[in-house]
Amino acid sequence: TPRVFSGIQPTGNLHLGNYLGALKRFADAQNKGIESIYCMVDLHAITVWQDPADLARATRELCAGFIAAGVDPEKSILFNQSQVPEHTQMAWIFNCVARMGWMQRMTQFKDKAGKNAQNASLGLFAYPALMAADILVYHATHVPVGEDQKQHLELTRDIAIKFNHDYGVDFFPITEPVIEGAATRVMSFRDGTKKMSKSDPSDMSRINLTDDADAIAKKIRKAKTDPEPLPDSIEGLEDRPEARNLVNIYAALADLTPEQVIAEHAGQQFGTFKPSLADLAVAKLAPISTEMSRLMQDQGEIDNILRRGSDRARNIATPILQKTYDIAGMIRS
Ligand code: AQP
Repeated sequence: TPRVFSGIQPTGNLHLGNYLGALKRFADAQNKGIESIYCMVDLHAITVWQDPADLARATRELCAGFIAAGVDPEKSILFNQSQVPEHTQMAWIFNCVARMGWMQRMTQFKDKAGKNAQNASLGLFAYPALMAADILVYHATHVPVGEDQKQHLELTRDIAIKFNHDYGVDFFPITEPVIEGAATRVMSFRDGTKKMSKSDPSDMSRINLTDDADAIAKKIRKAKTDPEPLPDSIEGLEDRPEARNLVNIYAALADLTPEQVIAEHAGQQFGTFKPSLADLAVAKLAPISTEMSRLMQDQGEIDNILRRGSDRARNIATPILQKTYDIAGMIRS
């Protein structure tokens, strides 16, 4: 039976890319009746320095974001990673399965470590093995993510395959990445060749899920574009990354295909298309921001949700970790 797992780092500035590439699709999976487990990956967050008070706040805000985006903590399991120690226990096993050469190929490490890789944390390097543990400690079969996580999911498959092969078992499933829809890679509003990102210093580069209607409309109005009108077919967007980005965002927000959006808006100038997009974005996103701030007023309730979710997660993870230990010859007496 299919089981979905995915996670988001509580590093603040939850944005439209996180919503369209992840949160919205998590709610869709849940609403299709697929068993779904969603995690605030606080252990991943500290691979780069996090101020403790900011981390706690971002974790609660992310939990509010999940719920506001339609993830129901009664239907799905919603929890924070550090409350389920089976993730790190499994990660150690996977550290011993994964090869140095595999990890060295991870482009996200190279991007995040920058020029001074010697000064990056060991955790940042090992992070994809913890991510494999996050997924496989639940025997998850499907992982909805944005395009940027593709390489890490391939590593997860490699780890499962090597574990099964080394120990001569058919234990871990070979997980399917689910990277689909019009907005698997939402781009920055300042530069159509860079992905929209939490850590971009320019607030105008992204729509935050906490932005109000005015901020959303203003950011779309000011988004970088070229001077041409929208083309009359999708091929006409090929060398126009900014235009393509806005069409993709429109499509994902409206649950349409980019082809349908182009059919409706062919020949329009951005002076016309941007206000339509802004209206749509405000209609879809402003209620999320309002609901997030409402939920954030009851911190105790958010903490209760995380604790209950962690208990439910542990009920699934514990037997899978124990079986893994048995396979590896670890005595449990
Ligand atoms: N621009 C994006 N378009 C589509 N999906 C995206 N995701 C992130 N950015 C985009 C998806 O959101 C989920 C959460 O990823 P994460 O918690 O690992 O966050 P992140 O990748 O750290 O987010 P950022 O904004 O990309 O942060 P920085 O600035 O640190 O690089 C994942 O499913 C991801 O694919």
